[in-house]
Amino acid sequence: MAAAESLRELGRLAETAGASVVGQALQRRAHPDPATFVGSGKLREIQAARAETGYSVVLFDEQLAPAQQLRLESALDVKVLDRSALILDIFASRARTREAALQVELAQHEYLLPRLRGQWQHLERMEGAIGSRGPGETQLETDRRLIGQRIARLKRDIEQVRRQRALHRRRRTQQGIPVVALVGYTNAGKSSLLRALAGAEAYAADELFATLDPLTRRVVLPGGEAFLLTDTVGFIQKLPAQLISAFRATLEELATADLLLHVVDATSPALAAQVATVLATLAGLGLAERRVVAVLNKGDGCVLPDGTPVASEADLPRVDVQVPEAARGALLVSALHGWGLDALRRRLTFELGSSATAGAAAP
Ligand SMILES: Nc1nc2c(ncn2[C@@H]2O[C@H](COP(=O)(O)OP(=O)(O)OP(=O)(O)O)[C@@H](O)[C@H]2O)c(=O)[nH]1
Ligand SMILES: [Mg+2]
Repeated sequence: MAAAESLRELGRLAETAGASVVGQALQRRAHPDPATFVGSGKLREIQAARAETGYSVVLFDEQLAPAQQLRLESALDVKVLDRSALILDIFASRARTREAALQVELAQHEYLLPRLRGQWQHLERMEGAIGSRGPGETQLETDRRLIGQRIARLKRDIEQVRRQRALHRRRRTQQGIPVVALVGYTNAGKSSLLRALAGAEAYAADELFATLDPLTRRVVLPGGEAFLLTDTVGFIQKLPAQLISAFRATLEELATADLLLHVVDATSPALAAQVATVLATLAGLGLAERRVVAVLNKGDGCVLPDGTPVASEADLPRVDVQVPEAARGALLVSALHGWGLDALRRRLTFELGSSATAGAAAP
């Protein structure tokens, strides 16, 4: 994803977190400055912009080292956050169920632990400079131990959630109902599609990470066959590693699904990069070999080759969306208007038909 596009996405994340964006800056450098990430000239520019815009937080689109964050905060005299911290903050405000809350808290602690060390090291260095050994080290040990205990506790609780989920899955398998899991970039329309297909009250919103909890609904196909459709947390580029590992219990649903339905926002200017991010995230979760069917959503927002906007379902086949190899042959739908869903249902019937056969052959 181009830097400007990534910065635009950071702006949307900031808005989702309740901030409003008053300015932005982009710098091209061979390497980030080890001390302040941006160079000193750019830093002065950011400082100067405060008089004009009155900003109270500065967000960086890349991960900052703990020491960089501290130096930036003292140079700018405002709170400085990086993309990971912002995403963690959004997740924390979105967590609605106990499962999501446990996983977010684990991710937060795992993100904070090394930073805590960085903050204390910073203090220790200052104390070292005046030749004394302050209370820093013992305080650090105490904090670390407490956080370590909390992390262990959270992991135990999450393990219990995982076992519970595994039990549910086993019951489903015994019933022989195939499972389709929705995956996709955040805001692609996964929850909207779940709602359109199942008539479920999934929470859909024009926010990033509207969904954190997997919601499962039964969908009945035209031939009478049923399958379970599971909504899940969306992916995003530069997702903090701690979040992915903390959300294993939720994401395990993907590993046992018969089919992954990859929802792609056909109107996104960053479509190719978003598809690549989703595939890379799936690979990172060890799911590269899973069967994936792509579907292009938001067909109502597309334009026809002659430049006129799509006006009805009948226009959909004439839209030519430029998609990467992985999304070739994907159906174009509109979850919002319910367009193209009959074709999608037929496609799912076909895909699940072959998975049922494969499933029967498995031990
Ligand atoms: N125009 C248009 N908008 C859509 C369509 N489907 C979803 N949207 C909008 O896109 C936004 C995101 O939809 P969601 O269904 O919440 O997307 P999601 O993939 O579940 O997002 P997260 O849970 O945040 O990862 C909402 O504002 C929806 O109304 C569609 O077919 N057409
Ligand atoms: Mg959602």
